[in-house]
Amino acid sequence: MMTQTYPFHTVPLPYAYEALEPYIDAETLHYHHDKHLSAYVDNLNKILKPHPEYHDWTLTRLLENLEELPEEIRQPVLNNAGGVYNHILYFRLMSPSNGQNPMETILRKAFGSLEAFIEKMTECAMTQFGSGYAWLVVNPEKSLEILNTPNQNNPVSNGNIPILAIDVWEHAYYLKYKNMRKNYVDNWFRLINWKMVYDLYLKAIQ
Ligand code: MN3
Repeated sequence: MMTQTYPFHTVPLPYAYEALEPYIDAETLHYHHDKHLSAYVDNLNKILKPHPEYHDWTLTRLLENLEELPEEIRQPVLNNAGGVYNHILYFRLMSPSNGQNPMETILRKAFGSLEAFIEKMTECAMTQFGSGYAWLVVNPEKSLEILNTPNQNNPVSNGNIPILAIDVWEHAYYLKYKNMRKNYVDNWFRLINWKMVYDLYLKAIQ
């Protein structure tokens, strides 16, 4: 999923713009995917254009090895490679038809119950001050962990493998939910593509 290299491109949504209604409206998805994500893609390409030595680096490699980049492009790459990676993951991990949850037993084991997982993830999404994300990650000890990050930071930069992400920037929900971040977060749980989360989990624990 994150094996793209320069020049990066906007990956089409894996579903129609209205597919996540009524929880996420078509207009929000249109702006979020076509305008916000595309801007990160364009910026990242602009930043890396004069640096051909990084043109075969994937999104993951860029974000895992920020300290190897020249200082003047380190923060811009973090912001924009993060912006691309985080959005692709967020969009891909939603689905109009979320059937069975193959992660249920695993989440129960890690957090005590499914409700406890939802509560903790919600808390992380709600307490992220300003813009950012809440994540379910596989940490370096191969355990599940819930955390949040500001701006477009990505947990791979700290050795974690993200397997689920919720975007809590206002542009992700403001058109429909205005200031009610909690309602957006509550509804987002109805859209999680658990099959894909499970696939990412299996890959991450290998
Ligand atoms: Mn966003």
